[in-house]
Amino acid sequence: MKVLLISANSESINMVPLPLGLNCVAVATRNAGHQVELLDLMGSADHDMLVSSVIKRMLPDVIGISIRNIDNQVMGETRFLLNPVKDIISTCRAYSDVPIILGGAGFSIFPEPALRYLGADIGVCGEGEVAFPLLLDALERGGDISGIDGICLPGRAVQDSCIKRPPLKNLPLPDPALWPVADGVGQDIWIPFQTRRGCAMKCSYCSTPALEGTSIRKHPVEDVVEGIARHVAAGFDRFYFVDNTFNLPNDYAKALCDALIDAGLNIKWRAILYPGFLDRELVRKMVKSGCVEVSLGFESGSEMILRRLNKRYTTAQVREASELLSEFGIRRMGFLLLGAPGETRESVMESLEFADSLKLDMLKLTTGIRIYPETELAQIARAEGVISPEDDLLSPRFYLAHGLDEWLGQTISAWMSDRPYCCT
Ligand code: B12
Repeated sequence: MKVLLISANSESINMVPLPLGLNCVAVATRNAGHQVELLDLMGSADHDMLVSSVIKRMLPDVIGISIRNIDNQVMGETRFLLNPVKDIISTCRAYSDVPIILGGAGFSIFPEPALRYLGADIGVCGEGEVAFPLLLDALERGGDISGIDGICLPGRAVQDSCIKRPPLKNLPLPDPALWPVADGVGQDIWIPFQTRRGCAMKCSYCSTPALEGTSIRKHPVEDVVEGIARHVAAGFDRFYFVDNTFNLPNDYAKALCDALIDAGLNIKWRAILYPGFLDRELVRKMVKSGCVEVSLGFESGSEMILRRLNKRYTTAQVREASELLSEFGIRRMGFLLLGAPGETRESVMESLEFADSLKLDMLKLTTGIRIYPETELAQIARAEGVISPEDDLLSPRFYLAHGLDEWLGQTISAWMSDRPYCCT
């Protein structure tokens, strides 16, 4: 089949992420014998023109659309990001009558409401490398698609009676030739790379357990290094490990750093760390293998709030991690998430003072927490009447502890005014 895969994300908030998930789905689809074209709408001024011209040239049999973001996750200035996707679907419909299939992280958090809102034909909830080729095969043969794991059809619940999360060793790594940039030389491009899926930490507000599962699956270290070496050969030398927690499990992280060091690839990389579980040996290996910057999402400086968020670390461990990273010259981006259940003016001040004392290179402050389905936060919000029992949460809803509203905004603006390393 001729398969057109469109990455609908055109947001440059925070950074420009290349469409990693769609690249992996494209490789799996190609490996299954189909002809694939990947179209990234990032940076395009005229989506309608671009999409229509590719459809006219390629005449695809199927169109897959990747939906990464539903919204910008900002309580004060919320932006809902699905309307441009609706327009892209209208363009596809205007130039083609083939099935339109949705997938992606944002889509998979809200499969039924997103499919309904966008009016596409089929959705694939969760990882696409196995389900999408199975779906294409069934469409080609005219077979029944309703039993495929993760399939979502209009008006029906997702087929998830036994969603199997495949071992990563059976799944392809991204192909550097499919990135919509010629090579990384001289550009501010950090190639997203994933070595693990799943997170066992179950933070009270996080959507990752629902997306990736709670047991960690790993690509074999040799495959990761080979995949990165292929990118280096193609001219890329900067990588962003998108794993939820680069340092977990600790032995895998060390083995990966060792293998990168042995391969002598001379790369630079960034990653996301879980604040506890970081030791001197790992940080030494990280820096030696090219780590230059980490995101340290400690979220609060109050022990009470850390417990409420279901964090498995203490402020002492955050401080220890931060000092170790600083000692080894790794840039530290810190994150505070203010307004959780139980938050008070005192705990906010405690967090601000704690964060300031870490002398981070950058601190991002978020007020109000986006409520995701299937989380403890959603249960609390429902019990407190913050959201109604029927709310599917596709339209962004936020939790902000009672009584903080105006005070929090004013306090943060005043606090940030003489701290240029902070942003919201
Ligand atoms: C790493 C990450 C980041 C990094 C990105 C770094 C980089 N270089 O890419 C940083 C920190 C910069 C970031 C920023 C943001 N992020 Co972010 N990010 C993630 C994270 C943790 C992993 C994304 C990833 O790369 N996954 C790995 C790939 C392989 O998986 P995937 O893309 O999901 O693709 C798979 C499936 O979805 C599916 N699939 C994908 N496309 C398609 C298409 C079809 C047709 C099919 C069938 C299947 C399919 O198959 C793929 C392979 O299995 C996710 C959470 C998560 N666990 O997924 C959040 C997430 C995607 N981010 C999210 C958000 C909100 C943001 C920000 C808006 C936050 C902000 N205000 O700054 C920005 C937006 C950035 C932008 N410009 O778009 C939300 C999106 C949900 C929402 N509310 O909109 C998520 C889901 C986290 C959450 N809160 O729930 N992010």
